[in-house]
Amino acid sequence: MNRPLGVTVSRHIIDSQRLHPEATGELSGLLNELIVAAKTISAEVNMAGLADILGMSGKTNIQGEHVQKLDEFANNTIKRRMARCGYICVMTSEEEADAIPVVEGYEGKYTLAFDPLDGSSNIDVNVSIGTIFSVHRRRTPDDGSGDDSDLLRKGREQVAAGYIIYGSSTMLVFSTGDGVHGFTLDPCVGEFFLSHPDIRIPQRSKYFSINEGNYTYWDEPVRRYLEHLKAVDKASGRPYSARYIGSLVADFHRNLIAGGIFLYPRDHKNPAKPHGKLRLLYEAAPLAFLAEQAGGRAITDDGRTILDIEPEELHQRVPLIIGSTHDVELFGEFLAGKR
Ligand code: AHM
Ligand code: MG
Repeated sequence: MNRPLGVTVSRHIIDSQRLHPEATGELSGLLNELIVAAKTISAEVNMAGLADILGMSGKTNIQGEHVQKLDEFANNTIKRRMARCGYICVMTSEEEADAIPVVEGYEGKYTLAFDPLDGSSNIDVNVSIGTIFSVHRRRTPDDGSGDDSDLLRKGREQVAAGYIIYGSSTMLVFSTGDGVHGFTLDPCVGEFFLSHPDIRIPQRSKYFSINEGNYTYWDEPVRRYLEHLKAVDKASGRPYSARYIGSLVADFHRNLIAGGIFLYPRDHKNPAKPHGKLRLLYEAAPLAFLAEQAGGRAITDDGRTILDIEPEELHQRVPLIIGSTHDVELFGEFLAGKR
């Protein structure tokens, strides 16, 4: 399909839906509502430093208004907009323990899982953060509210997934199953324009992204893999370079464009987190969907394919190894004891 640079994201979504004659326009409507929420969050993120001057988060600003923390603001913005968009029946957010119902009478045929503002440790230090989302078709009958069973779904069944990165510019990167496309926000016009059509992740890379401070707590294959990437061997392009921001969206985005492998394996630092730190439904699965759509791979640190994991809990954690196919497969060889 011809995807001319510079088309608006709304035009792009409508054109993509033409590939699906059975489409009712509801998924387009859902994505467009989410994009409005993203633009609202982007504007607030850009004001973050000023909000601090006017009144610290959680306190009252100079106008006597309550200043919300950014992650709280992002959560409320998405929740309120999507609760009466008419296209979803239930939501789950990293910020909320239980599933979030939609307004009665506005139930639709999709579900939404989201991390409103990922990279919390970077929020106050002006480093890129992001919103991640995942959309499924509901499982319960189309009328009435949805429940956890609509949300506890394999990543493979996603109908759309993506993220918004609030970085040097704001970008929306998403897929509805026909490749991965990136759009850059023109803040003057308030519109996302197609800037990165048909993103393909380089098959092999020279970058790894991992929190190496956890080295002592990793399992043996992970340690050996990292030692391998750092060893000198010009023929295979080693040593690799390290790039770690500590914001999943930013680390993933860099690797998606430039090539790379991101790892957040399980570690033995915190017994409360025996499966690593990242969450399956709104962190690992949507990014795995994008990785596969872009020609990359995403597995766990015991070799399971992320998109095939059947979730059991809304906030389930999962070890995540994701990125350039060659590098992920090489990790698999260390796991299998072949190296
Ligand atoms: P958060 O949801 O509290 O922001 O935590 C998730 C973030 C990811 O963005 C990032 O990949 C990871 O935590 C970094 O963790 P660490 O600081 O342990 O390296
Ligand atoms: Mg998060």
